[in-house]
Amino acid sequence: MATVTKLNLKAETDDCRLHRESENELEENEAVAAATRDSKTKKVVVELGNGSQVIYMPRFLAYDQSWNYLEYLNKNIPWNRPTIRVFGRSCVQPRDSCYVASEGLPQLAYSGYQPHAYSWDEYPPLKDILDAVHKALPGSRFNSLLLNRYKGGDDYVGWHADDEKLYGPTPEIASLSFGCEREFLLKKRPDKTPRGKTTSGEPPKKRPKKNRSPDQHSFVLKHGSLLVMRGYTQRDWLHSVPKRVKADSVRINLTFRLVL
Ligand SMILES: O=C(O)CCC(=O)C(=O)O
Ligand SMILES: [Mn+2]
Repeated sequence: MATVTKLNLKAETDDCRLHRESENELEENEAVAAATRDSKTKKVVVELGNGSQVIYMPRFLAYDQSWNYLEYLNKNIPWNRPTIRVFGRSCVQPRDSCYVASEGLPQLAYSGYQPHAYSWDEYPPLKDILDAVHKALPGSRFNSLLLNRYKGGDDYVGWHADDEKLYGPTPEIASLSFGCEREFLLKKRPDKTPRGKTTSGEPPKKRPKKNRSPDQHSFVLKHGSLLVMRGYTQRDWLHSVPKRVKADSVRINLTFRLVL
């Protein structure tokens, strides 16, 4: 059975663990993710295991400034809702998007679609946001940005990984959210090793449930928040922002990436 965690934002300890919401569930299924939280900034670092990591900073940008960015982006970005191919079928992408990238990079293609690359110079506030992200993530040097606009709860992004070759094997992806809070889900990709087999050929050792880390995580992405996926997250995990009937206003999400 899949094990699921939800971030318990009420826990105030510096070194805490991620919990499921009900104690019953906890008893049934004792997997917990290793996570650390900074009580001042509320930054949470979640170790997904096997070299994958997620960092969540709920208050990355100031609240009012974030509304200004939302308004600017909503009005000024040339949003587009392209036709894409999913499982061999053409469909209209269930959200608006736009792509911004530095000059001379290899062309991005996803789901059979090659977005036009706009220049950073056309949207100065994006450069300010990029500077803030670079400051928060020492060593990062993002050179491209995929913007998404979810007009309401019917807009979504399905299960996928940002594992295009041009990002390399361990891409760092920084995801900023503005406006309507939406749920961001992560689930582990199925293990490729057949059941009962190990890569060494030895019989599998039974691991007790409580030592197994969870294979789903959920974050409610707040206005002005930053979520970072690192390490092997794109190889070993899928993520999505599902439809939500109650999400009745616009959300804009920016994912900064490094094209190698
Ligand atoms: O909107 C989000 O939070 C995620 C967007 C995303 O996964 C993507 O653009 O690849
Ligand atoms: Mn993605």
